[in-house]
Amino acid sequence: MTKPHILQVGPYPEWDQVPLDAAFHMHRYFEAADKAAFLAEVGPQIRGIATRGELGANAAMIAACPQLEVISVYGVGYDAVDLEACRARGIRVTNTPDVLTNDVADLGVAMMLVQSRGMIGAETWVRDGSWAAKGLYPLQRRVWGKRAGVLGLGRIGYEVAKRLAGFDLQIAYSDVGPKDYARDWEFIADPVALAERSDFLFVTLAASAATRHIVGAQVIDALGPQGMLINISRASNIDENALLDALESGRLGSAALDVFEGEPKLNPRFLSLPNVLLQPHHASGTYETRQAMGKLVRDNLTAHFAGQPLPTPVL
Ligand code: 8YV
Repeated sequence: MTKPHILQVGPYPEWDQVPLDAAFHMHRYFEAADKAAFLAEVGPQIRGIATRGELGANAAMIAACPQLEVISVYGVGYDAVDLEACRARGIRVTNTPDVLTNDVADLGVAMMLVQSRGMIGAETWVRDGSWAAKGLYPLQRRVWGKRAGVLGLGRIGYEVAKRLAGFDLQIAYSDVGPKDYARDWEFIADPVALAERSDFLFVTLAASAATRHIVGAQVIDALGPQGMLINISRASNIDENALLDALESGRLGSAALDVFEGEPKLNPRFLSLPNVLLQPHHASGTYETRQAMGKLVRDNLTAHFAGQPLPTPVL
């Protein structure tokens, strides 16, 4: 049997690459110097695309593959896949939900703790001899007992809120409506009102055109000079320029971010800000979770080409 031809948009760890190469004919788009020429050459044979959450599959890529049947995303977020183009052509799309939920929630909560307690600066204080030379490290902000807002109470938001409850935080959330699994937590529909009553605001929304810049100047100002914004979702959910303006002027206390517009290149304004914790989009980045994500990518492709039901379909 001939192996199905798959366009591979980004790199995978070796433990995924080896079984992918064994089961499929993989075409490494990310290694091509001339992407358009590569697509023109291999596109006609491609039946599947294997991509990553943040890379997705754009309209030009999909159009260059007339035999395309399935797109398997390594990530829960599929906002970078052109779903309209897929719907129009009956192309199936899969993602990797659930397996990464707890890791993403862990990192979000860790970012809040690290940033509130000034742990990055404290580490430097020890290493550069400041402790011995200058004495006690400057006082930081308490976490427990404060007010946390969770914007988007899906799988990840729910796990964040559960963890925050362990720190005795007073939890409220925004979503399209109140959730019956969140009876202990206050529902506040309006993100601005949520930010107003929050010391920490977690952004855990699935990104879409509807959520683009949902955290804008109004939400940021409502969070205020003592507030902290934590983003473990997608950069597009936040108006990055409004965020930078507020961090620079002190209208927002601080931020802890795992995702950025144009990542991995960041707006250089972030790099000179002392009140932001910067992380390299690694909330799902543990061996255990990445192995489970890679397996789901393969299981979805294998099921599709065997005519079996897809384990985790989006479309
Ligand atoms: C990335 C993510 O996919 O799940 C998502 O939506 O953005 C991440 O898990 C991961 O960095 C692999 O590229």
